[in-house]
Amino acid sequence: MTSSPLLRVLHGERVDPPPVWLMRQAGRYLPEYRDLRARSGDFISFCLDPELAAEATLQPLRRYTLDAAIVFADILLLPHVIGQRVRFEAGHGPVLTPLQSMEDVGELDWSAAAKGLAPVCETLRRVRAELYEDIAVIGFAGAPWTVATYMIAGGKDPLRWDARATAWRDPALMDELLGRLAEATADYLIAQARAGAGVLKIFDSWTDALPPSLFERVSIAPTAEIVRRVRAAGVDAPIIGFPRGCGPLAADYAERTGVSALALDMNQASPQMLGLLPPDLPVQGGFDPALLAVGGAVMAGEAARLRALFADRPYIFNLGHGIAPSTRPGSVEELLELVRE
Ligand code: 1CP
Repeated sequence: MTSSPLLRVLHGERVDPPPVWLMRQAGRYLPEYRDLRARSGDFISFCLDPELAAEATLQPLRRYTLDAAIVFADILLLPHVIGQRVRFEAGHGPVLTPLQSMEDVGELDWSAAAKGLAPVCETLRRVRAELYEDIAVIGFAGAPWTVATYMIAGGKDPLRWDARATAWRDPALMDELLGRLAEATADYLIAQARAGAGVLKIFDSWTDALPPSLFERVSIAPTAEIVRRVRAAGVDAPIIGFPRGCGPLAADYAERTGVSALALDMNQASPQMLGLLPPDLPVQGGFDPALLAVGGAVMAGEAARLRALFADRPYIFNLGHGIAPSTRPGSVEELLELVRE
């Protein structure tokens, strides 16, 4: 049996106090991250440098007692390494050349993904070697839909308008793109597991604004295909699915994709949502990251509410979305104390 509390929960055990890690636990809210980041050039090169990325991964674990490290990387590395060059512009976010046609999809060098992403696997090997066995190491990828929204819009797609319009207007194009992404993403997750990731997470961050029929086609179906391929490769690491913003459709997602655990956003941390899920399905998350800017009794009250809400099931404490760059590092310490009280 594993000594990692996080893995025990993902195998269906209830652990009290719950194991905890935080989405975006590495990154700009940490002064040591800003220092490290200032030593390198663009963000993509930073992510693809195993020495710097391993250091960024470990920084939050040096500062806090956490049950997991998540490899420092980004969901947009995949489109980058297959030739849809991604740039991050300060104060603006990612910029890509938008994909518009079947030819654009075919012109990408899908066979270059494994080699291009190999540095992330090297980061995982280094991180795994640095940590005690009771700390889980999480590998991740963006879900096909969420990555496709950036590839189609050429950057952040407000309300996923461009991607939804493409899915309705040109289903063959969307299905081709999602199918290729599912294949490449499965291979990437398999490689991460073989490099030392004991847990895998699929970020479908932009499943808000999807009507149920599209949600089935663009989120559930490609994610189920990824899970099928990962399992067919003999990888048994638990897979956490994060269909952010899809409300109660998360119950269908959990049932039909075959993920091992469900990460919940803030809105889904409700008795109504839990009532739709199998009682033994491990869940994670739900805590509002805005509370880190508030602290005190208000943050304590909400931490207690979540502990009570999830008391009867396998549960991993986490946020419902990422830590904001404006977060004070001390408020993360305060939250961790509340969870372990
Ligand atoms: O200047 C900087 O340092 C860049 C900021 C940054 C960081 C720290 C970006 C750019 N990505 C990351 C790292 C990252 N990205 C991690 C590892 C850090 C950790 O969790 O500890 C992870 C898991 C991601 C995943 C990611 N990237 C997601 C899914 C998770 C989520 O928050 O929903 C998404 C949507 C992205 C895209 C992305 N990466 C970065 C930006 C600015 C964006 C666009 C976000 C947007 O569209 O609003």
